[in-house]
Amino acid sequence: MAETAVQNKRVLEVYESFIKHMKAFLDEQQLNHEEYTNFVKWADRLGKSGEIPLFLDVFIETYVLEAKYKDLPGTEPSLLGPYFAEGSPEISGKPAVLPQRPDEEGDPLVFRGNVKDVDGKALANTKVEWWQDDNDGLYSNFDSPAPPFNLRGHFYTDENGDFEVRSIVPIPYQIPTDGPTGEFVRAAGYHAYRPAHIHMKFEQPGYETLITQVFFEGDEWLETDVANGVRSSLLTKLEDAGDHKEASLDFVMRSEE
Ligand code: MBD
Ligand code: FE
Repeated sequence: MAETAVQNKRVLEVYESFIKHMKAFLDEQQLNHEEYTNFVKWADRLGKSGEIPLFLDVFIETYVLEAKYKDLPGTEPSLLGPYFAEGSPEISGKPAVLPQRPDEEGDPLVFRGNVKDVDGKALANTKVEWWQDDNDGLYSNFDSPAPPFNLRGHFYTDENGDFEVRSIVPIPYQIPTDGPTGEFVRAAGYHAYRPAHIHMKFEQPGYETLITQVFFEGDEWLETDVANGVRSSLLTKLEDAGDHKEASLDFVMRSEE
């Protein structure tokens, strides 16, 4: 290649490392040219279907997170996933009641959490973003009949770092199977389920933004999550409380290096 000035060293470094490892992988797999061409056609279908974020977040994102954050103190990050939506409503009041339809199906949930730093200091006024699926396994804002920002919102921890939310219990999520991602899932013989989970994102000046998920003990898909996003430290127990369920979990944020 003709030499011109490097505009972005990181792009070059990551690309060259990728090729180095790709060569080792190709030596091992010895793809024939038809397999390569089939891959190109499948990747083209993936792009045209709009499923690139879905596929990458299900099959790659967890390894990105593990490589960087596995052995650090504080709450383990989990997948951002393809269904975060910018611009959720701010919810005031304790408990924070998430936007719901008048006839929202599902078990009512009261969730209590607390946010601290790694030294045990309560983090008041931490911004908490919450998003989840509904009782049909759909995320609002993404191919769902629900109003925009249904079961989505953000709120702030109190002076003790505590927050309390009223929502519904999420259900296991089945990734779409009618497109190229589904082709891959069937070819590999995987199932298409993620265990029920709540997405949360914590932001506090001076701290690393924490993007994670909460899972529930006893969920049948915990061990075989198609997106491999479960971490044992992110499990909570759903307790029966008469007409609703209750759960809680504490979160620990790392200060910025
Ligand atoms: C999801 O709901 C999700 O959280 C991820 C990581 C991938 C696909 C769907
Ligand atoms: Fe999700």
